[in-house]
Amino acid sequence: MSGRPATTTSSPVATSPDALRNVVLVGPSGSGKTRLFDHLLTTTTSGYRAPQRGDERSTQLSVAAVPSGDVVINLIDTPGYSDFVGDLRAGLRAADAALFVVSAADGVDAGTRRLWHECANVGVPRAVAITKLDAGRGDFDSVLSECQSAFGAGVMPLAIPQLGAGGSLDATVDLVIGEVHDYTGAERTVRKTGPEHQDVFDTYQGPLMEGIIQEAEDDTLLDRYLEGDEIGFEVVEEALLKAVAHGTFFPVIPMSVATGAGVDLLLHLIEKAFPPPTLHPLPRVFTTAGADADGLSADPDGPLVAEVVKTTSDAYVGAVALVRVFSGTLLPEAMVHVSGHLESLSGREIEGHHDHDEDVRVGPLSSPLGEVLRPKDKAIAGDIAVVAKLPTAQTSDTLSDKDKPLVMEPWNMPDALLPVAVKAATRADEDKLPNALQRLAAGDPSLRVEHNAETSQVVLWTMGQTHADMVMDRLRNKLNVNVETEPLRIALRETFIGKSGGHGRHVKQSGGHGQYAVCDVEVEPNERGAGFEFIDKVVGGAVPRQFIPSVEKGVRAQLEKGCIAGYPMVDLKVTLFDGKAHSVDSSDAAFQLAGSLALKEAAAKPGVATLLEPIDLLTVTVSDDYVGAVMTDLQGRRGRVQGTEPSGQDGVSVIRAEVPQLELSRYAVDLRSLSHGAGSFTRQMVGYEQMPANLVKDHMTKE
Ligand SMILES: Nc1nc2c(ncn2[C@@H]2O[C@H](COP(=O)(O)OP(=O)(O)O)[C@@H](O)[C@H]2O)c(=O)[nH]1
Ligand SMILES: [Mg+2]
Repeated sequence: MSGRPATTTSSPVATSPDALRNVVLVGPSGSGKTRLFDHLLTTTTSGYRAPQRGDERSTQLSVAAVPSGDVVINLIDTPGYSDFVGDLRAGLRAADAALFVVSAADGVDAGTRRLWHECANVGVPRAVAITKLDAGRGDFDSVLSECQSAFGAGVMPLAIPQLGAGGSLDATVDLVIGEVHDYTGAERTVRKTGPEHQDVFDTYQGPLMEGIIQEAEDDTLLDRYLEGDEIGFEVVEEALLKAVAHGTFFPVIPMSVATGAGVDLLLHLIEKAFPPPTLHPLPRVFTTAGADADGLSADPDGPLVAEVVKTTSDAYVGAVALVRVFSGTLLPEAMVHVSGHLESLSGREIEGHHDHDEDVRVGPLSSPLGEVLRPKDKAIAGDIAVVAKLPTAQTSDTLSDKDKPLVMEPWNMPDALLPVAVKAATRADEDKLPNALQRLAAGDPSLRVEHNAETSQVVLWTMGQTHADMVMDRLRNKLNVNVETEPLRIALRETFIGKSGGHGRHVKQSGGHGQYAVCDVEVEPNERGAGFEFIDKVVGGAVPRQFIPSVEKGVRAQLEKGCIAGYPMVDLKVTLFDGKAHSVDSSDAAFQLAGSLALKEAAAKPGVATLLEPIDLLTVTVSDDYVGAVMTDLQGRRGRVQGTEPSGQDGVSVIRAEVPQLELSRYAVDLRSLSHGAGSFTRQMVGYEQMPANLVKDHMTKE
């Protein structure tokens, strides 16, 4: 979406939602998504030239509307790398079906399974493209059975590849229509299958038909089939659409993106058997007051509901948003209501994503074709468009009629779990930083910005090292703020672990109005989490009544500042039992000082005060193969493993452990390499615990 001026023909137009197919390409890095995307654009759009792509992996969504037969396909290419799961989820939200791309050369690994799981989580209808069937490195049958064992028995080939010498994909045998598509000549040729294909039909066709008809939940058709009725392929294709839309049947197409073999079958499948927007239930929609807005559908004449899938700032046209229309029709230059209610819908404060509502006149609409934008005169329900002049819109915002403002429930955003502490390099950068961070967060929902008051650090929570590097690069090179990273500070606590006593003496009586306060305190540990208690045991007015609260105030002030390493002190009892006052020179201020001195003295005695560290409950989800490695690693992080259980997903376990936060700063990166990209985790703070003595020293000297 860089808004390169249009150089190609005008965009294809779908006049009704039924003629639209929104298809997201999902699959691991290197499986061939971007090459397929480029191939489909080049072959369907005259004059289109794909951008030169180096070795860099895709880091963003890209979208293109391409014509195919009677339909317009909005193709969405996603990055396969885990750091960009935020873009993947946005792409899944904008689509009605996913094409899951698996390379025959690489097969199914843990990362592939994780991506499949992302699709399954949102229940998107799926088909599978098995690519790279030209390189002679992959075997269709073995990749197919890997897919079936990883994704379930609903994975079934619609066509079978016929490989030539050297492994080239010479032809495909279409099991539904009974045709051979031959790709060996300059033009594809089609012929009826012959007796030489009987083997293939015997092996694959029966299970395929039964699978389709069963998943289509059409009992009459099933009876007809079982009774041996001849069933026309149009009927099978209708059943195929139902089965795919149901989300439990996953047709497989063999292909070579390099030669284009099999792509014709893919387009036919998308046209005939991928669900149009009208079969996709709308996400939940509310009024801006929070009531359910019922009765919406993919109806171009309905009330406007559109969602911002992505925002970018563009050199040619300024702030643009990629928008999926769910109901109604979006017109260029229309006044619309823009609302984002992430905070109220999630029930918590989200820095950089505060609730907002406003009326905005949008700019022109365009139809994306990769980096090219083509003018578009309207976007009907089900369509995807790029909207110019939406400077304040954030990803996941809702556009609706000005007079009927609505807001959609946002999709599930990923948790950013890799913290990076940053600071501005100069005073001038310090002034620019807050605004730059706000802009970054608005455009990138997977980035969370934290201003930690306790450690006085600005912490960027990112998805992983690649995302972190990208964020730093944007800050430095796009927004021109010179930032440096610094070690992440963890908010520790101080406490007492032994009994102690302190004598606080603040006496200054050299001329003028003097100051006089003396107090004696006893300090002892309190239970973990019990906080601070102040006990008054003064007898005989050694400290006059009115100054006892002063001592307490002084002690509390010192607790906040800490006594040994600059962290707040918690969980202790302080008993004031003696002191001295002067009839003229004693004052509230003097006793506050004496109180704080007494506590400091008590804490300075060897071995009585120490540090507490925050502990998180870590929940790690990882494939069974890596459970041992993850547990060993957690123990190395001073973690206490509490248990392991099945996750509910086949071959995947959940490990729970309590681990000190100090050991978790780079866990997002470490778990990924430990689990070969397939592990995920959540963390939640559960409390403070005493830090081991050998570590305390390090944290005392650092202050
Ligand atoms: N031989 C062959 N190479 C392919 C095929 N599909 C993709 N490639 C190559 O595999 C590499 C990765 O493809 P790409 O589309 O960037 O993968 P993505 O990460 O899924 O977008 C590129 O060098 C492609 O040219 C295919 O079907 N056959
Ligand atoms: Mg790619």
